[in-house]
Amino acid sequence: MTKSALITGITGQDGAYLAKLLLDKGYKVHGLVARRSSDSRWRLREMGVEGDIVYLDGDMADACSVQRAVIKSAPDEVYNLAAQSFVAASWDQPVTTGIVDGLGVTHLLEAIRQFSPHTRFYQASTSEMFGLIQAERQDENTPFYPRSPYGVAKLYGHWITVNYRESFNLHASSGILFNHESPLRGIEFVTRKVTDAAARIKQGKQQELRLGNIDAKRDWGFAGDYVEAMWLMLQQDKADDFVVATGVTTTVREMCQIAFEHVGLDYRDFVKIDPAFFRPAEVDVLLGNPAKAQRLLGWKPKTDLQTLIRMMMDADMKRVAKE
Ligand code: NAP
Ligand code: G4F
Repeated sequence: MTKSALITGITGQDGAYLAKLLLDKGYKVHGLVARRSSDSRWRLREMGVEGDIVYLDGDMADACSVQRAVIKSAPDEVYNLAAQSFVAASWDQPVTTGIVDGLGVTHLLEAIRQFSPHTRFYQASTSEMFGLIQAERQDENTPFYPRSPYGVAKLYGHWITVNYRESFNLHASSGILFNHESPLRGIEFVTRKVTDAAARIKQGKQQELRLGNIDAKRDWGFAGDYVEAMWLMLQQDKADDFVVATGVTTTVREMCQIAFEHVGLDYRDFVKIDPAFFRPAEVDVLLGNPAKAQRLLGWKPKTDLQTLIRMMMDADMKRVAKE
């Protein structure tokens, strides 16, 4: 029997990779899409799946539309990827971030509870919940200490997922994913900002790159690897929480070095530090321990940071050349 999946946030980076993965596995894929005045389906086109998806209008802030999407798609599996996901913007829009990333999760869980309790649910939780880290390597037992309105909203989404699992016996899992990137990453996130700028500088279309705290450290993986972990979580008999990470942490500075070196440049000649890109409260370092995902899901990251950044650089070099 063909399985039905509903993906919220299908037009985002992870939504595009996950839609491709599920379509390749034979799923009927539905996508909840919020109304936008400009085209938001470019990533789905890049993945070659734009025409293979059933689109359902809706917004995570609007409980009625979320409920309608659940009823219409009659999903075996729901992947809740929709979010205001840019940490820096969450200080400018704390209420919207709280509603979409926090309460929106309850809209979805409540629709599943009432209309489709057999549906398996995935919540896109985040390493940002660890924030001011309470252990050198963060795993499922590490206490949370979010440092941004985004982290706080996502912590609500995480705990309401755990709560609905425990209260109503829903198959609801939370993936605590560390940073993951790809050529489809939004341009505002630091990896894409760097690879796009390095490509422009190499091709004489930009002179410098302005960044904030380049001593921050992140555990960066490849989005294509991480969506496999999402799917694996929903194939387990028992719903649970899983950290998904590479177990390696790197500074933004070192990431710049990898990107610029790949096109024969020295980042130190072009990167300027700009206080405008520092955050009101920083997450200085994240380093995940994915041992549980390896043990129970059989999941391991396949792509190291050098390979990932080179893949992003090559894609940006081609794109910038065509502009
Ligand atoms: P993304 O590229 O920013 O995609 C976010 C998606 O959410 C987009 O499709 C966006 O639609 C949609 N969305 C935003 N507001 C909405 C609303 N009010 N109603 C319905 N849809 C809405 O994010 P991503 O990198 O793919 O991440 C996917 C999820 O994983 C997010 O929840 C993020 O917080 C979480 N996460 C990401 C990472 C990471 O490193 N990438 C790590 C941990 C957790 P538009 O395109 O129309 O704006
Ligand atoms: O690329 P970033 O904006 O990602 P951030 O804040 O770690 O959040 C991403 O990963 C989270 C998982 O941990 C997700 F939940 C979240 O949705 C998102 O996908 O920033 C990474 C680091 C930060 O420490 C930031 O201060 O890079 C530092 N940075 C330095 N200069 C910069 C810049 N970040 C951005 N975006 N732009 C800069 O100019």
